[in-house]
Amino acid sequence: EEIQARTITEDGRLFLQKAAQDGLETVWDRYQAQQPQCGFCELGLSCRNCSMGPCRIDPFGEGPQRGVCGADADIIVARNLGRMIAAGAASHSDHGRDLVEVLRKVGEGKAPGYGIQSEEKLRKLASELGVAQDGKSAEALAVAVAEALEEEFGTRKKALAFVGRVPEKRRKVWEKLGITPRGIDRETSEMMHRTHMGVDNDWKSLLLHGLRNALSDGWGGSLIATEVSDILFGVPKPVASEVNLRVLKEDQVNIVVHGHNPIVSEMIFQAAQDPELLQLAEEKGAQGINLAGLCCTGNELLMRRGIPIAGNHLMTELALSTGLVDMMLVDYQCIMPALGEAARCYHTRMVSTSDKARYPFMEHREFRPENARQLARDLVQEAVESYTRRIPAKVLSPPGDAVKMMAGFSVEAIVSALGGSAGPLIDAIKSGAIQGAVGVVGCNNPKIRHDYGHVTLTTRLIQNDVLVVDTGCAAVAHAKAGLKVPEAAEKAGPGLQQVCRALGIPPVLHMGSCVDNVRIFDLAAALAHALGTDISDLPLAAAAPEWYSEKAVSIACYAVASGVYTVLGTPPPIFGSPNIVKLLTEDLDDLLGASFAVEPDPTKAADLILERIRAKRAALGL
Ligand code: BF8
Ligand code: SF4
Repeated sequence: EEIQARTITEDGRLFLQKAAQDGLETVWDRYQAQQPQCGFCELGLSCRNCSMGPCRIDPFGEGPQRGVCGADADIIVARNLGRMIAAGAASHSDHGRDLVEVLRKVGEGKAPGYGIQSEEKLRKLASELGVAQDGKSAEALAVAVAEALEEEFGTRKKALAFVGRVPEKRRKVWEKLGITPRGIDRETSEMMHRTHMGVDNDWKSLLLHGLRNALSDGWGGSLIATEVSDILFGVPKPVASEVNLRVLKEDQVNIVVHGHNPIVSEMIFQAAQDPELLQLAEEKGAQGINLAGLCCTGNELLMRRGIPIAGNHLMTELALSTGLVDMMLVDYQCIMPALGEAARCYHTRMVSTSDKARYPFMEHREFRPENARQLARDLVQEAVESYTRRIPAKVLSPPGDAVKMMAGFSVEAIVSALGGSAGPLIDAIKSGAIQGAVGVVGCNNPKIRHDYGHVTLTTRLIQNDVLVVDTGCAAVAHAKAGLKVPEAAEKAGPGLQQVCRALGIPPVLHMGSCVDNVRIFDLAAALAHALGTDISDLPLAAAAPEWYSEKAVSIACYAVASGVYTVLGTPPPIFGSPNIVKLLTEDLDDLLGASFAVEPDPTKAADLILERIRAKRAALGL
């Protein structure tokens, strides 16, 4: 029963048993060992921002109500939340910066193997950024665009360039509140400053800056990550693939890429197709080289190359327990520091690739734009050698077939599926065939039964004719549950079913990795433009039923600040401040036309969302 309670997935259950048999400790075991977790921290009431502390506030009002410096519950909760946003925004944005570096190097001819796959998008970005194109070659333009993007990170701007994509009404809302994002790094840096002891001690002002910091991610760092990835690796188009641990093949060399940034995984993808290396694999007795993904770098490869996905966040250790992974390459974010040691149970070669992300028991092989092509070849060759060292007694091949899925729904792909404009989608929303659209996104968290939150919520939404778009680990959960094939239309309500059948699309559209949440907001902004209204007027919502990461906090905040009602499954550490809970879950509605809700039960979360969608439709006279 314990295993049943941990995950709804079949492959998850099977390999939880296998892991136990192999003596492999998993994230669930460590979660259990941490019980009970600190109640002060859960409520956001502990502070260690300075060395007069650490301090904690008694939520029952009996013990201390102020830290040593005098900070009360509101200030402490707001500061802690602010720092979570800053960390999340920094992670996405630094990932974006790494792509800008590659773009520049491509332009300078210093990144062999990389190239410009979408000159169209490069030119579009150039005009958006005000970069002169006058007869510039794609390479010269890449350098100029990279320079302009570097400026987005800095302190010289009054507003980020991509704020221009936001409907005017929304821009006015931001101006009025003073939350228009200026520089990407600036907002994060300013958040760290404001939350230092003795700086911003007005919890409302701290939270407003939190929204600005999150907007610098959503309309800045993440957006840059997505757009530059599209320029370098191509704009995703609908593609068929497969998902779950069964994508690992007993008779092939299995290379798994895990992390977020496509810079490394795209090079590995190229090397895995090298005829010489394929021949080497054959000589070693393998039927081929099988590349599979985990988490968001997996989503990046899936979206553009149709590479299959082995699993989402909570499956990363279990993927190792198949004994079939010959090499796992990681870049950064969401890579549990336990993975290196877990792999020692098997023959798996664990390789870290980024200067800024090191892990115990992993070999570090640093990727740079200059050496990436060669290093990727070397590593694929080493993976082939690793294949010959599999430990048969440790191998368990997952029985059955992987689940089929479709991905690749960039905004461009959706618009083209609709016949060239967003018009038919707007018509379907107006007629009520589609009641609204919801982004179901985010992580897994051992506090929530693995994939249960995502699948339950999403199933209920599509049954009620709500189109779901997804990213990240939520997207992988939905795919495993079979919701991402056109035939899944039968699980949708009659209206949505009809639309999906007419277009040949699933009722749940995969829009990419977590930085690709910006695609969802691009689409929302386009719909608002088309209707001459604000994003907050549309029948849209977002949900993160199983979120765990600081990045998810930043995403949720830019979602709400952009005008999208957002329901969180896992409670954020804010409940120590009733003032802040009220502001975030009620008062923001007046300020932004959107607010947060916290609802761990995914069925109830779906009902909250449906209610909100009905209200928005009614206000639009639909
Ligand atoms: O950026 S959904 S667990 S893998 S944080 Fe991480 Fe969460 Fe997965 Fe991707 Ni996003
Ligand atoms: Fe305590 Fe204030 Fe220092 Fe926080 S900043 S640790 S509340 S003294």
